[in-house]
Amino acid sequence: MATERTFVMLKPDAVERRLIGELIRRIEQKNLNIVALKMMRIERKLAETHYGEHREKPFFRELVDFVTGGPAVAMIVEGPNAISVMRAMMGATNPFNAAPGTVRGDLGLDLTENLIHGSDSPESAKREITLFFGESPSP
Ligand code: 3AN
Repeated sequence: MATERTFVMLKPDAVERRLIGELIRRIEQKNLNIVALKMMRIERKLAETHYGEHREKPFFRELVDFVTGGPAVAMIVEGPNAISVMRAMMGATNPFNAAPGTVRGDLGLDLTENLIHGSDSPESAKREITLFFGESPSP
């Protein structure tokens, strides 16, 4: 099982709803390692780069407004298959489809304000960790 690092963001709705502890608890109870963590206000430019693949989508502006609208918590999470393990714990993007037991299945009810982000591939993880932490993404 390969040790991986993934980028995780607790979005502004999670911070506003005082769910930082609940979400970190889930990550730690899964026995993943949080190897970096910072609370930050994401600047517009950083949000637009992070979500660059959605630039042409109709929801792009709403998404950028939302993630820049309040403090967020950025993390590097490490462990065996951390990328897919985190994605499974997050649940489907659309909280109406997210299975019970997942973050979005248990706590979310909105498509844009869906609490948490996790990298979707090793390439995304590398790109996003560098973007937010500017450090070497290798374990
Ligand atoms: P995920 O966050 O599960 O990786 P992506 O990368 O497809 O999902 O989408 C990034 C973010 O864009 C989602 N977390 C969600 O907040 C928002 N989003 C995705 N699809 C829609 C949509 N159809 N309408 C509004 N917001 C969306």
